Amino acid sequence: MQFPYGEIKMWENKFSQVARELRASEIRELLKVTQMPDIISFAGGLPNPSSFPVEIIRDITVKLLERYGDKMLQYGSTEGVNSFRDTLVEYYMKNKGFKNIERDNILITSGSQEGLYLLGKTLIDPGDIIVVETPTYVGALTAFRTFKPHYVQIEMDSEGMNIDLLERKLKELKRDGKKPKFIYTIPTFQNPAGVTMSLERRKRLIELAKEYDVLVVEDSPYEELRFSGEPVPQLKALDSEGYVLYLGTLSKVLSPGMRIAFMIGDKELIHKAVLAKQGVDLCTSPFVQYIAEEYIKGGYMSSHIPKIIKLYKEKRDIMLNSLEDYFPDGVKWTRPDGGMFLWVTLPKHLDAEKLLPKAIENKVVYVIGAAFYPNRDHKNTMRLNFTYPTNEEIEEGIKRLAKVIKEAI
Ligand code: PMP
Ligand code: G9A
Repeated sequence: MQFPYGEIKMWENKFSQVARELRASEIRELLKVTQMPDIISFAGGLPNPSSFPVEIIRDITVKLLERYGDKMLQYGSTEGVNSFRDTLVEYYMKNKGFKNIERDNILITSGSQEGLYLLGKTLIDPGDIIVVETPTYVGALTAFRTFKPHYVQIEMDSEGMNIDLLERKLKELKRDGKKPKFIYTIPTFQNPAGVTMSLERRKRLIELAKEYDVLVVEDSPYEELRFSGEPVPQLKALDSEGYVLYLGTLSKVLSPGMRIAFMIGDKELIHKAVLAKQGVDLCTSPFVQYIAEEYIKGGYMSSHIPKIIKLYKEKRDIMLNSLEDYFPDGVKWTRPDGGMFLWVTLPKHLDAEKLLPKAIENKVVYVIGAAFYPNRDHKNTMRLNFTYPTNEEIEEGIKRLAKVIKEAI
């Protein structure tokens, strides 16, 4: 075992129990590999840099600094900048059909990743049951890990989480006198699988949440990035009683480097999350919040998103066509209507983790599917991101990957 600070473990007996159990996130670690020269990366969920509205941000920033420099450069309240929270209330009620929300239903966070951590801190005691669709977002598993939940996994198919299975599990848990703390789902253009939950399942999920009195955490970073198919309402739009806690972020429609996101949910839960946030980072950067507010209020977001969609739709199509052209028989993949990822299933006997060093030798990299399962099974799967590489790299990278898979078969 290599330790970054040498072989001698001077700190081992000084670390807390929590620190001892920390594990590197697959995606964060792979970012180092993806920075090597000539590597084609299908790994990290990175937006394409050409999607960043640099000039819009520059113009907004100059204008706002003149107007609000005193507030933008000062500490802000933990809840977030009030005018930004009001802008979000209006945007989500008008454009997304969210019901019964006000300023105090919203907490601004430094990325949805912080939102996930705050939820863990607010809701999970060791051993508490969390229901997750699988595969699920690896960053959520990283965020919840500190709080030691017990996972109940619900498999997905092409229509998202299998709600019949969920109902059966909820019934079983109830019979055993157990109640999950929440159900975590990414219903739209799921990370990592690329699938979208059907409207019928969304409605049933809300009914089950009410019937079993369980919170649903809807994590939705990709909903604006639809390339094909019919839009479906967010779970939060189908909920008027506070059973859904919604996590939204501007990472995929503005910039992940700005670290700006928000939680929308029941006021009591939001208030507790505010208290949890006070000890984490005091407040999300007011500087960035003012810019984000103007990006939405000034209509820049609505005019910029179609450009991102055009860019990514082309990339998705090139990846799907290249998979068709180069991947061998026996390999399957999902066909996302939006978002940033698709999910590949190799023949049962192949292990994507064992293939990874071969892939890196061939200068292509992906995330192993097992990273998206709490128990790290489903070893014959992998996630491919299609938004970061150039169009040429997508075809070349799929060719390289196809070669690695064919050799292994
Ligand atoms: N949730 C999901 C499902 C994600 O895919 C991501 C980013 N890849 C996040 C949360 C975190 O996003 P951010 O912290 O940038 O808002
Ligand atoms: O860089 C990150 O960790 C965010 C990306 C998440 C992902 O690849 O799913």
